[in-house]
Amino acid sequence: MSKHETFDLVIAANRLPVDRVVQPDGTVEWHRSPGGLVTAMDSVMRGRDGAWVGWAGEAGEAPEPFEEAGMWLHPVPLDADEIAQYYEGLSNDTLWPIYHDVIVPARFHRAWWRVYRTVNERFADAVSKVAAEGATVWIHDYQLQLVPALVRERRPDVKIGWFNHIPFPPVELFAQLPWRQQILEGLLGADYLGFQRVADAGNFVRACRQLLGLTTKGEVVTTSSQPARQVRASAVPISIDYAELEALSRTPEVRARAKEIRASLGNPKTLLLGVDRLDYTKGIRHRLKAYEELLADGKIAPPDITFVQVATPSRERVDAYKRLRTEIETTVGRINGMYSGIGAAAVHYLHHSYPREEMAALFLAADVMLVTPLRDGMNLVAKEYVTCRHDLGGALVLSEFTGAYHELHQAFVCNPHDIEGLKNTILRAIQTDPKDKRRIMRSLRRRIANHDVQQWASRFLANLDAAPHKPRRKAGEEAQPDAQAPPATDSPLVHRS
Ligand code: GDG
Repeated sequence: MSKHETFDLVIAANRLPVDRVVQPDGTVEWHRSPGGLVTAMDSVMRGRDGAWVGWAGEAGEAPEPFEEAGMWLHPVPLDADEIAQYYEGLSNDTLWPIYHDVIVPARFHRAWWRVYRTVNERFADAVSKVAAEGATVWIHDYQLQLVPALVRERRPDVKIGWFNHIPFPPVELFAQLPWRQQILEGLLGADYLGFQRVADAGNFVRACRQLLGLTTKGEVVTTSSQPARQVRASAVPISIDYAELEALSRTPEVRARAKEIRASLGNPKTLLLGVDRLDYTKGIRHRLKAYEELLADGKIAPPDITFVQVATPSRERVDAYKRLRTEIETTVGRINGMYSGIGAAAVHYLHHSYPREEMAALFLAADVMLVTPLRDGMNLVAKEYVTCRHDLGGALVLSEFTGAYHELHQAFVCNPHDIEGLKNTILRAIQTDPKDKRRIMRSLRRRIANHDVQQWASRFLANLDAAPHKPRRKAGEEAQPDAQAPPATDSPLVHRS
C-alpha cells in the first residue's frame, strides 16, 4: 500500500483506532486501541480495501499516513486551539449536553462553531483524497456532522453513511442550537443515517420537517436540493464482539482473577459494580445516593456488601467534568467515612482505566451491575456484563434511558431519577431467587449473541448500500425496505414490579 492509493471503504471518526506509545528507547509505536468499533470495522474491512481517517490523539503535526493492523490510517492534524474549540468546546460542551437532555447547561460560542466547521472541512478533504471512485464512506458521530454534505460537494460519486453513537435529541432541545440548520443540512448530505434507537431516527426526521420545512414520509426525508434526494434515517443499534469477549471471560486466567477480586474485597455476600467514563450522563451520583440511603436505612451494610465503582478519567479539561469529579469524590469520601469499617470499605472508587482482562474479571465477579445513566445512546457496559456471565450468575440493573434498555428490557429496569424506585430495584436485584436471575440472564445473553457488533456493521452497510444514491426516484416508487432484520422496537416503558 502507498499513500497515493485510494480505497473502496473509508471510515471517518474523530479518533484513529490507535494510540501512540513511546518506548523506553525513544522509538514510537502505534498500538491498536481496544474497543468495539475497531473490531466491527475489522470485520467489514476484511477482504476489502479500507482506510480510516481520524485524529491521532496529540496536538500539532499529524504523522504521515501509515498501515496498521491491515488498515490504511490517514491522520488529520488538530492544533491545541482546535482541540479546545472543536473537540472540548463545540463537541463536548455544546453538542454533548444538548444531545443528552441538557443534564448540564450547554455553552454556545460562535468561535467554537467556526473551528468546528474548519475541522469538519479538513476531515472532508482527507476523506475525499483517500476515497476511490464510487467508494463507500462511513462517517461516525456528533463531532463530524457537517462532513456528509462537505464530502458530497467534493465527491458526488461516493456513497455516504453516517452513524450517531449518542442520542439525537427531541426537536425542542435541538432547536436551541444556533447552528441547527447547518447541522441538519450537513447530515442530509448522507445517503443513509443510522441511529441507536427508533426514537433517535424519529427525532431527526421530525427536526427536518419542523425546522427545515422538508417533506418526510416515515423514515425518509426529501431534500430541497436540485434535483431532490431522498435520505433514509433508521435505527441500527450498536453492539459488542460477543464471541471474542465471551471467550475471554471463559479463560482460566479471567475466572481465577474474578475469584481473587472477590477474595481481596473480603468475599462479600454481595458485590455491586459500576463501570463508566466519569461523565454526568452516566447517573453515578444517583446510584451513589441510592446506595448511601440503603446504608443509612440499615437495609444493607459492609462487610456483607461492597460497591466497586470504576470511573474512567474523561474530558478532564471541561469544567462540567471537573465539577462532577469533585462532587463524586466528596460523596464517596462521605459514604466511606460514615459506613466503612476497618478492612470493610463501603465504596471502592477507582479513577483509572484497566486492561480488558481485568474488566472481564470484574464483570464475572460482580453480583449486581449498576447501569443507571440519565441518558445514554446505547451503553456497551450493560452488554459486556451480560456477555461475560456465561455462568448465568449476576443481575443487571438497567436504566430505561439507555439505548440498551430497548433490547434488554428483561433486566432489573430502573428510572434513576426516582431514588426510592432505584433503591427498591437494587434490593430486588440482590434478593431475587437465583433461579429466576439465571432465567433472566439466559434471555439477555441470547439477545446479545444474536445481535453482535459484526451484525451491526453489516446491517449498517447493507442499509447504506440499499439507499437510493442517485437523485429521486420516479413518483409512486416506495422507499427501500430495511436490508435485514427489523430494528429493535421502542418498547413501552413498563417496569416489572
Ligand atoms: C458512546 C456512547 C454508546 C470503560 N472503562 C474502561 C473500559 N471501558 C469501556 C467499556 C465500554 C466503553 O469503554 C464505554 O462504552 P459505553 O457505551 O458505555 O459509553 P461511551 O464511552 O459514552 O460511548 C454510548 C457508545 O458510544 C458506542 O456506540 O454505547 O451510548 O455514549 O466498552 O468497557 N475499557 C477498558 N478499561 C477501562 O477502564 N479496557
